[in-house]
Amino acid sequence: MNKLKYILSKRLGFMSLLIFLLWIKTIIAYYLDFSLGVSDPLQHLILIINPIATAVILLSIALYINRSKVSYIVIGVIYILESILLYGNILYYREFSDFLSFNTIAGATKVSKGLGSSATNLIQSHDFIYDLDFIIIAILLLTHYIKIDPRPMRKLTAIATTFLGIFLFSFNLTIAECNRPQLLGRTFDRAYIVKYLGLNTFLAYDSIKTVQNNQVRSEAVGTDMDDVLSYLNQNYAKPNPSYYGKAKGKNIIVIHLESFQQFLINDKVNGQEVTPFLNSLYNDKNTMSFDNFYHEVGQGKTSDAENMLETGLFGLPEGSLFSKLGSDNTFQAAPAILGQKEGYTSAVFHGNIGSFWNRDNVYKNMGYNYFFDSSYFNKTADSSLEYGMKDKLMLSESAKYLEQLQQPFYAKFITVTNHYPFELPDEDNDGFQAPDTGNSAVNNYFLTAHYLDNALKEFFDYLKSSGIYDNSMIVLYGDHYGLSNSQNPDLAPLLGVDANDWTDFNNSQMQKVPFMVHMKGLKGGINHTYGGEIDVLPTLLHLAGINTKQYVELGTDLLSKEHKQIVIFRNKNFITPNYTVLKDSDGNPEVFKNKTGEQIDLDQNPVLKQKVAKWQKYVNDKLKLSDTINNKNLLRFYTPSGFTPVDPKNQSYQNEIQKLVQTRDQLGLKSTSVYSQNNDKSTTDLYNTDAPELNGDRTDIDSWSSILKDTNDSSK
Ligand code: GP9
Ligand code: MN
Repeated sequence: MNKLKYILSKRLGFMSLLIFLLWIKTIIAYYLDFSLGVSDPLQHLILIINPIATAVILLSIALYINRSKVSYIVIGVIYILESILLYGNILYYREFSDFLSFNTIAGATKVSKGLGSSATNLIQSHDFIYDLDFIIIAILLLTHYIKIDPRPMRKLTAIATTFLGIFLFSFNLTIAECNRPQLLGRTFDRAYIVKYLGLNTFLAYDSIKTVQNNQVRSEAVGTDMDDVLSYLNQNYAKPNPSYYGKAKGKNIIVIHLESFQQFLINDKVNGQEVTPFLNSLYNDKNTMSFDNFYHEVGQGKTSDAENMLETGLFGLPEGSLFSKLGSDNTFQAAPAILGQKEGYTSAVFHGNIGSFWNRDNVYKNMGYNYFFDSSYFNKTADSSLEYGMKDKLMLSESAKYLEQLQQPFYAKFITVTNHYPFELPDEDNDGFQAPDTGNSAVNNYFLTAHYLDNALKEFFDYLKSSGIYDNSMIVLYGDHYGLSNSQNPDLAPLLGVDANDWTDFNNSQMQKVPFMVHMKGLKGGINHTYGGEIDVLPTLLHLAGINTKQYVELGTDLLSKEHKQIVIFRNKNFITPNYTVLKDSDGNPEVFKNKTGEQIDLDQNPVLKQKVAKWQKYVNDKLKLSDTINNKNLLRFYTPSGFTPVDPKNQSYQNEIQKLVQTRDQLGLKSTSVYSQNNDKSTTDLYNTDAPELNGDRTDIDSWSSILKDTNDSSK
């Protein structure tokens, strides 16, 4: 005991005590107050060790101070600041399910306003734990159990301590990157940075990014928009009159097909159709199906796809725009445009946590009215896979919310089961025989795609039986590839290509994803137009009867006679109707003929060489323009006429059920929801699913409808 007393009465000993206390209370907060989605033992280990390194580095600062008293005061102040940061995060998380960022701290008054009177409601009974350490330290000091060490510290010891912290941090970062490659490069989710590297690192990382962003933004001026607007004027493609307004006033349902590639359409494996339902939809006379449609995402994958569809601008050359800029950029996005122009109610349904890809912040800035993330779905031990709820469960349970939305609605469903590593539990497979390629990701990809297809059939059946179908335009698209280039040679034989003959051109063909627009009465067919995700927004807005001339959108309507058929990839490669232009490892263009896949020697073909250079300039200019608009946040300087800038502060996704009920009550007889139109009767019993968890029926969602009803009755 005396030995402990002796150690704690040395500066290093006292510092170790503080690190220990800070560590313990951070771990308590991790497990009691944050939901960080820790799944395997390694993740638990990383979570447990992650507060230590930065605590050592920060507290070691005090060791450099010679004067003992000052040193003790400094270490105390750092400790208090760290404790405030931790508790601040706990309170903030309870309200926003997010962590304190540079901007939230800088605008602390705004946050406390946002928290409003609820701030005190956020305090919970177990919070005294977070003050216990102060009591312990006070007692130890007052009873002189710990004495202040008056001797100055050797510089070497201080330096060694800081280095120990840095070493621990490098170790932490290395195992974190092993468990979650590209953790910082792609920044999927703020919660991931906390989970792997801790609150301090998150704040430091966020601060660096914010300062960098602000730097770029501060250089921007309103007149920077002039170039953008004149470019857009030339880029504009006017709508095709035979499609313009064909979906006016209809609900728009967008189904995001995770990792779904075009080659799956009409494909057969072991004599079985992989996606029979999507095939039937693809060939339906009321479906406009595109067979030369490409994904155009960068590192932001799903979030880049969403970004292009919602905003008509590209993602960033590195990282995810959602994560990097989405919290504070100004958007003129689909939900706001549709809401303001045609009175649409907008909603996203997704079975993963809301903070993934920073969606919870981005959607607010885009003007989404509702966001039903995983917290709005019933969860059991096996209802979720790595990236969230299984599609059948997410889609079927969504019905209880969908039927409450005021019509017309713009509703986006983000599926997730067909995501790498494509592992489908046996009980979710209806007997589909996976191929046997020797590569399990390739084999399993067909299983999860088949599962997704089944889930969509159930969803469409519900849309039809509930009548929603008759009044809706349904849009389906694949967000990006599922099988990467390194897996493609294993896939090649299934596509009738010898793995040894597989080329970069073949890889580029694998970037085709489905894009289908289905609506009763729509003149459909297989459309061979070349296009990509950037072109979806103007296409949809024109179908909805909204003039896009004044919006800043870089794609063009796929149905327009003036549509520009150059598909731009985020890495500056591109595809025209006749040629595919890819860069080799030295950055020189490799040109392939689309029809045959054969490579053309540009030196033998100077006319084509010139054309390629011209196209390349067009591609580079467009991407550069998109990056300028996004990085400089230029849309804050430009408001299209008749458009009201979105105010994210008016938006919260915490109480969606109450919001639905309140809106329904306020509107009374004017309520246009499917539920109201069905004489206040739920349609959820029309949803049939064979999801094994539900034994064939969705009685659980009926009970949800009654909750909605109860809230309704009690609010009267
Ligand atoms: C997770 C999902 C996956 O919420 O959208 O994103 P991805 O890994 O495909 O970019
Ligand atoms: Mn995705």
